[in-house]
Amino acid sequence: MPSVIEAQPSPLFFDASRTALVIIDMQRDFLEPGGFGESLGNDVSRLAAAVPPCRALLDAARAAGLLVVHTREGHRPDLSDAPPAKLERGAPTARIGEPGPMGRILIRGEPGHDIIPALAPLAGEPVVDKPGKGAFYATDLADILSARAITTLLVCGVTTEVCVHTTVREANDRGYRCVVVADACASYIPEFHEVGLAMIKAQGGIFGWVSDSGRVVAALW
Ligand code: C5J
Repeated sequence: MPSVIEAQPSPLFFDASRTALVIIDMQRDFLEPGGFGESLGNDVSRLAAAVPPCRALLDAARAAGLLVVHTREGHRPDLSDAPPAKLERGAPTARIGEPGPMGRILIRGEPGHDIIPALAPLAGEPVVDKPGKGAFYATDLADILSARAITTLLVCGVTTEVCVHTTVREANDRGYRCVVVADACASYIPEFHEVGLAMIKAQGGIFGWVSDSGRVVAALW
């Protein structure tokens, strides 16, 4: 039985049994001081506003029986999956793999790599570890979604214009209908958040749809 999400540029009809919530990179390394995000010179407090809407989506998705997928950006401890172009870029205060207050920056298994406690995965919810910005590159996300015949993705997390955008662009090319949940996404650069959302829904929804947590939660109940 299809339901409808009020969204822009148009309402989206969806089948909850073929819909997944994908929460992108809500990790301590991006949201807390001392991690990757701060090492790049960002004010990490700018991401905090997305946490309660993500939590509301998570609660509603779990209650509705949706597949919930969490992603984490990070690298193997030996950095074999981190290209030099990524490791050497810019002038951070600490580079990927260097020690910080939450362990080695952006490394799997370190405290900073964990998803924040407010959004901790439940047993049975897939956690996709990705070395890149997009959640499909070098991961088994496509297999996880295809095993459940998923056609629609509700996407939230950080940051809007980087990992959320890269994932949504590729998901769109792979044929998924993507709804980006605006208030459950955030960026260190507020204008990039706004423009990133505008780019998704422009031109008749060139990459997908944009809604908000209140409307998505209402559609799931
Ligand atoms: C970034 C991400 N911004 N998760 N990663 O480097 O958006």
